[in-house]
Amino acid sequence: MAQSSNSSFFSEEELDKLKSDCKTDELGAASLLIQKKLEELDNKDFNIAVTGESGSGKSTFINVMRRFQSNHEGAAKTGNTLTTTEPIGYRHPNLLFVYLWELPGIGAKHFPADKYMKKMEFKRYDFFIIISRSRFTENDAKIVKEIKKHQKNFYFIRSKIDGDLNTFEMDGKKVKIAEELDKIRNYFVDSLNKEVIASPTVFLISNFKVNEFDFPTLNKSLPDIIKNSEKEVFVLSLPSTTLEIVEKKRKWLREHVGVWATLSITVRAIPVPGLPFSYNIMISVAGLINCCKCLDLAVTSLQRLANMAGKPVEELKSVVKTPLMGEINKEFVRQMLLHFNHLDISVAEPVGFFPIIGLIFVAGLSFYMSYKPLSDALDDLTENAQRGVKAAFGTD
Ligand SMILES: Nc1nc2c(ncn2[C@@H]2O[C@H](COP(=O)(O)OP(=O)(O)O)[C@@H](O)[C@H]2O)c(=O)[nH]1
Ligand SMILES: [Mg+2]
Repeated sequence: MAQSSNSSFFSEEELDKLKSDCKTDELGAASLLIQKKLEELDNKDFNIAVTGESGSGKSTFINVMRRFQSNHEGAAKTGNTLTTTEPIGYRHPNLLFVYLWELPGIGAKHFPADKYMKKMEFKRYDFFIIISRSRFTENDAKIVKEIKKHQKNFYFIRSKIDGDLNTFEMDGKKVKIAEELDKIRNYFVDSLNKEVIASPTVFLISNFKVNEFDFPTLNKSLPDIIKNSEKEVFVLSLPSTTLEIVEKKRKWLREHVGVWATLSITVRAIPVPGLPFSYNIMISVAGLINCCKCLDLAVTSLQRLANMAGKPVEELKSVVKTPLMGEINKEFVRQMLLHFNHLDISVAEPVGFFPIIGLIFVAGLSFYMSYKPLSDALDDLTENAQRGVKAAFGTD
């Protein structure tokens, strides 16, 4: 490709990479690059430290947040007795700038609290999540003090609530669950008050029941962390388990759709060798694939949502009907283009079985990748995501 572009959004080098990704059918890679650039527009890395004693459920929690099952390749190792001595960072799958750091367990023999604080360098992190599996310990108190010293904020999580309920059951105690949960919550709030944290945020969760107890509230309130640090993009990192989260994602994505629209015009119609369309179309398709990923519409994300909801993935697939969900490669795009070549594109009313792609091609073929088709496509995807959430978790 001799033709160069004046795009200031992508560097020449990135543009070359983008083109070669499109050439080799690596639309997934192209879509990642687009996401990275979008995030760079208003973000730097956001580092969340997940800390607490060994066995409290840190690894499992990180896997849930990343929508990984513990046996998934690349998932944090859980339940192991191996003692790690370094923090391990896990990049969020949707938000490339968010890292969840699993800190080693505090208080282990080789890790007394003082040494821990020195080694862990709390100043490196933007936010903390402390996880406890039973009582509020001396080590928890030391972590809180260290966070305060660095003027950072934290959430306090009490994990394994499912276990508490099982214990009640086995004891044969007739208890009102809500009351028992309140007791546990109040206990932690009191403990944190004693550490001079005026209104601590405490969540009672089970990593195995992500739609019960405080997990949904935790998911909903996590964006506040970013909001407070002016990084609203964080909402993209949350699993789409509620309609509210989907709506927030739509809002964020919509604000950034304009960037692709501009981008597609800037990149102009550089032809893809051997194919009757240009890179700007590929870039827009890659951008939309990325939207799909953020909205949890990719096949693998649907599977994870289905696992979280304990429902067969077919139930979700039957309501999520977007052509972008499947594998999109050059052949797919070529087929679509052939289909739309038969239409009178001046009618600008793409009908047929692939309305989303249709909109893009109509716009692309007329060399104006305008805001509207992308924005309409985003609406369509959001509606799909909403149907998926309803099928998985109901409407509440
Ligand atoms: N019942 C129950 N078990 C959990 C929960 N979270 C984690 N576990 C289990 O607790 C053990 C320790 O969890 P892990 O995530 O490795 O803890 P870490 O040492 O803090 O990283 C593992 O066997 C997990 O399966 C939970 O919410 N409920
Ligand atoms: Mg661990």
